[in-house]
Amino acid sequence: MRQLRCSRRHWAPSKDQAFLPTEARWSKMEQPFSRLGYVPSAQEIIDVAFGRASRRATRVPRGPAEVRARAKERDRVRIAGRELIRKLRQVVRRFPDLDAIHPFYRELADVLVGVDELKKALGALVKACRIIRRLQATYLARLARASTPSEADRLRREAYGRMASVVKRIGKYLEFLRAATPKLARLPSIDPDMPTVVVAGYTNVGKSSFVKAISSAKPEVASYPFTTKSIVVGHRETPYGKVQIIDTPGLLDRPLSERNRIELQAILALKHLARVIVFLVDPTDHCGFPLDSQLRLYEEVRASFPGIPMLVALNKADIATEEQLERARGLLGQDVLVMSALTREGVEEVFRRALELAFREGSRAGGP
Ligand SMILES: Nc1nc2c(ncn2[C@@H]2O[C@H](COP(=O)(O)OP(=O)(O)OP(=O)(O)O)[C@@H](O)[C@H]2O)c(=O)[nH]1
Ligand SMILES: [Mg+2]
Repeated sequence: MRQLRCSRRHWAPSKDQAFLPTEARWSKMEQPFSRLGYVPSAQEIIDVAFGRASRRATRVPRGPAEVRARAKERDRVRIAGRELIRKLRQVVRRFPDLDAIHPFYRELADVLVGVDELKKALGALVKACRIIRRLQATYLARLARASTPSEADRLRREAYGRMASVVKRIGKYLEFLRAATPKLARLPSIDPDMPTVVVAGYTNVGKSSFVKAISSAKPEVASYPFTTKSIVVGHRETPYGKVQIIDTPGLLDRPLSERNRIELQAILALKHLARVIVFLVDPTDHCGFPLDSQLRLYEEVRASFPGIPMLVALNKADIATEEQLERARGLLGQDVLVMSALTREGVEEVFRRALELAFREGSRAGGP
């Protein structure tokens, strides 16, 4: 299936982007499903193709009636077949090669619509193109031998009928693709190949404040499946190269055990991105969640992302009492990092240690 073979067009910078500084190029980074466009229904495809065929068919002004009829009807069959194939191919070509996209996106696509179903639907469209091409050739040959205008008309109708039923037969696959497209188009634009720091922790502990404090540029906001909130992606130049920092509101901010399977799977797709997870804990009673609950979430996150290093840090040091810090240290270890995203004290040290964990020898080199 030629159309389903690898296409790098979604990932390679275009000619004009290649000369932009990295920052500007990143902001134009696309997710692999951003160009799917509109998927027409079977009836729309049929109507447009046959409409064009009627309008554009050549009318031969002179000559015997059967010659004029043959020329016109052959033209109609040729144009109708070409238009049907063109439209179906366009739908297929706008999809990326599902085996070549980054596992992060493949997993999310799988949770959202099902990768096998997508492949099956696209494969059905490709097969339909082949059948239409064969029908077109058969009827063009038969029309060339039509001896009367009415025979030419009958053969053209027969060709239309058979080509239309091929398209109608794949109607359910087109409907599937029509429903899948808007869901896939909403996937976040994240560079899956850029080393990523994922920030986790209960609601209100200061995740967003931390991301803001350590990101150089204005963070990007992107939607994420199965959460009404948007994830926030910040960037930062580091001695290890450019790093992205992902704030996960609605994802890693409450117990994973309370999530349904699909939601959990979408969250766990983050494992393909995360090079390190920074887990923030609020030792004060400011965020509204007791330390025990926060530590339980920490354990859950740690168990759910095996192999990804995690760094825990106590936030809100500016308002935490010595007693609160001591209690947290008692549970997390005396050497736990302490910071304040508000005053920015200790923030750089947390980020530096997170990078050390992310890039230390033996740590995975970004993505599986
Ligand atoms: N005093 C103090 N307040 C902080 C600190 N960090 C964050 N806050 C405050 O805590 C509140 C929550 O901070 P956010 O950064 O929005 O927390 P979050 O974890 O992103 O919250 P969600 O997005 O709801 O999960 C805000 O009012 C912040 O101003 C800090 O270090 N000290
Ligand atoms: Mg937040």
